[in-house]
Amino acid sequence: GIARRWWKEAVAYQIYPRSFMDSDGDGVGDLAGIVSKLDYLSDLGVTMVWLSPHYDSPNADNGYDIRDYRAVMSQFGTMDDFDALLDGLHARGIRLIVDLVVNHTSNEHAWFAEARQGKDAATRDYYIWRDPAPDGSPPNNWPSFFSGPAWTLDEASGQYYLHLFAAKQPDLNWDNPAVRGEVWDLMRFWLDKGVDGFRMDVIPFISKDPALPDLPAGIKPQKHYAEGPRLHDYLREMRREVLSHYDCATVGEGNGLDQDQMRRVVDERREELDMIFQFDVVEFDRDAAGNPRDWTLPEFKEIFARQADSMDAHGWTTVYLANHDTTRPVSRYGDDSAEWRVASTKVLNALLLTQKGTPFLYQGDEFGMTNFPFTAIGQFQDIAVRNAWAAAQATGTADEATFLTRLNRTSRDHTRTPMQWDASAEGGFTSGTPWLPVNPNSAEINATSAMADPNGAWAFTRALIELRKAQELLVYGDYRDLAPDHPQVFAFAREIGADGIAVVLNFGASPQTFALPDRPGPVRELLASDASLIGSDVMLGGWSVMICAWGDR
Ligand code: TEU
Repeated sequence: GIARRWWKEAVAYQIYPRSFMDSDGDGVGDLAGIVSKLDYLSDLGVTMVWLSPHYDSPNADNGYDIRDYRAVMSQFGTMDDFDALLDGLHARGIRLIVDLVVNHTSNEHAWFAEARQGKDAATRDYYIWRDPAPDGSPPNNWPSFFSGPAWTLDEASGQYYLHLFAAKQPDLNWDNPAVRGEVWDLMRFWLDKGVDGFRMDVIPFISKDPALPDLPAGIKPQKHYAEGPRLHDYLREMRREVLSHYDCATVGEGNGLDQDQMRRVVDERREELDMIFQFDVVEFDRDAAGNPRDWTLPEFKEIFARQADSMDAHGWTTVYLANHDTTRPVSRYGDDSAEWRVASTKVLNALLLTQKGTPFLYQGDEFGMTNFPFTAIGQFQDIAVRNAWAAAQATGTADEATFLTRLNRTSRDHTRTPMQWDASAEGGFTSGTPWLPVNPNSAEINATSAMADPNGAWAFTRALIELRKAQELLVYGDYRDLAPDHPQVFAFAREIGADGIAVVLNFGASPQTFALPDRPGPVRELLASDASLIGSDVMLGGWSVMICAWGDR
């Protein structure tokens, strides 16, 4: 059987601190703002929070460029505020995992400032330097995820340094044992404070093939960068040196890893990481150029079947529909029209909270926040967009209308707009001017009005969370797709022996009838929205949910 662990039973909630709650009117969310909303989290029922980076940073990439791993970002508050947040969460039985961004640092980190002093600098080898190619160009053809080459020339020494992301995010050289020692130390610093684990940013990229071979044509860069030759050695060393000494949970970002590679990372017998964020769900609806494409429900179901299948007796993973790098689930997989927004939010949250794997809910998705209607390139803050736009302008391929159409369906800023707390100005997020505009629909779509509706998405999401915590079948049960080919109904069972729960979801506006496959005994309703049971027939309204059970559990 599957070993029981608190992090398998957790319901996680991701907080992007910049956009959650601003307590001091500077337009940027902060830790005291989160503290003021702890009862909200506890009401919702989540048991674990993943906090996006809260460390000192010049914010080239909103904190994913860290200048000091042991300091709190001044815009977010002080270490006392962090301690208050940690204590407040723990007092409510909620664990806290923090972001570990150690593939790269900020170029303003003291290690890089020193490294730049010259080839003999004490921390020179903390980063990855190479001489230019004979014609002066970069050492290889690797592209950065934020446009342009993954190399920037350091004029003073005449060498290039590697950065898979922005030039302000130089990659650390994990082959240097001193770098690993520094990382183990900073991890211990936060674990000793009492945090319950880490979400690990682009962890599959930390080990580079020392030959730095060119990216072959037709291969996605993330595939080429992932699972370098010593990745597993480094993760095992991390477990041995640090993680095994604490009761903590780890979840690695899985970008670039295929199913087999992921299994290797989370197989508990290998003693590496506990969980992974698989990327299929946020990639399957994009074409090779990253543009949105049409997709079918059976393709979507296949992803969840594969994810469940990746969890055998020795491995675990996560389920998510959004994070701070994606768009809003209701606008992407649901229907964000006035008629169906609430109903389809319930369907998506029912999917998320009944799947196999630890669910991660992103802030605002509990009541169905939507994508932002961007009308000009200047509205985007994301470095990915700004760099891509600058690159397009430089090559004369910039067409604002085309860019806008694509970004309105793909930009990372859709999930980064401020939380919509109430119907007041700026959604109640700030008394000042928000760093990124609040969605113009905040007077209508906000936590306060959602919570006031007993039939709304918020109450339903809370009921789903409660159900997940009460039903071990939803955590440990096997996963079986009951109708993989059905074009509109997503129906699956979670089973242990003769006991089971069926989840039947209508992913469309037209009503459906779905016959549950034969069950050993009578079926009873656990939780539903606009659906009813007649014997073992499920009558489904548009975008509706039926969760029912059989057996003794
Ligand atoms: O994301 C890295 C990642 O896997 C990519 O999907 C990335 O979001 C995309 O290529 C950007 O267009 C992580 C963080 O989640 C992201 O916010 C950071 O920007 C990135 O690492 C660098 O730290």
